Amino acid sequence: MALTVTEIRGPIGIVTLDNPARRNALGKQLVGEVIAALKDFSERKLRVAILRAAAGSKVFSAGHDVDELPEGGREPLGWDDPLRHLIREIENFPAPVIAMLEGGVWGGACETVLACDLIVAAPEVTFAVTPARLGVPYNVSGMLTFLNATTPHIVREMAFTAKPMSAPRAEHLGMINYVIPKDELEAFTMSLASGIADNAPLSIAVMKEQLRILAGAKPMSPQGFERIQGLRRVVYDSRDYVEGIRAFKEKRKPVFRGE
Ligand code: YXS
Repeated sequence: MALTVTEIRGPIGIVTLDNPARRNALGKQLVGEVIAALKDFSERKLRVAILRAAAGSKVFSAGHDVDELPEGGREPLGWDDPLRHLIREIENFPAPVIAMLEGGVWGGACETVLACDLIVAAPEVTFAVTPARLGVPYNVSGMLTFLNATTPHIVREMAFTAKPMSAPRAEHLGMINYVIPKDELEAFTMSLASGIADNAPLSIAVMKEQLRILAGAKPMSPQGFERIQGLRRVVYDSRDYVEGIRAFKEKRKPVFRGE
């Protein structure tokens, strides 16, 4: 059974996340369908892609599918993790990707949305960066996505508190482009997309790629990278990591002991 719905309206492609039973968790199948849709849009040379959840969704996406996370002792967000593939596909898609949001945006879905080129959200939308809720050591490129979307203080606040941030506050901080009433959201987003689609696609594609390369051009020494990977291993080898995943699955509050 498909977990997404794909639609093409002229030069605009729309991918709708449609797995409400698991709150659109970013599992291997759902991510694979989104990536396949983006590849199809690229082959058709569509000029804008829109990523959304089904109309009226209370949750845009609950983030990484926790059941697909390792239970410890292994890198949880490695290069080949579906979430990492999704982020790269959005960043490498040769045209703007617009996130059109209704409902809560959680964990890896926050990074997915912030990797999009423009973000339009209904006022009720919230954004929660959740590694600390689960004991997960987020990965380096993921943290860079957050750092490129806002200031270090705001990244720290979101990462350390794991509390949802409202769409109006996110807009005030410049993290998202527009907050639009739910009943106007689709018309507004389609109008935004159509305006972009009327502009020069080659110019837009090269500016998007320039911005991607410049955003990733952060110096990090090999020693610095190795130190981070060593620290992350301590976390995903920890009892806290196992406790975080287990508590989620057992639907109880985790008890973290810092070991
Ligand atoms: O009990 P059933 O079988 O009906 O399944 C429940 C949930 O277990 C399931 N579900 C998920 N399954 C896998 N991965 C998930 N991330 C996930 N989230 C939910 O969906 C069914 C309905 O969930 P329920 O009853 O909680 O729905 P709700 O409407 O009461 O609450 C919606 C949420 C989103 C507020 C709630 O489901 C929630 O807090 N989900 C987890 C949000 C979260 O912490 N996401 C982070 C995932 S890990 C990740 O993204 C990164 C690795 S990291 O953490 O590092 O950022």
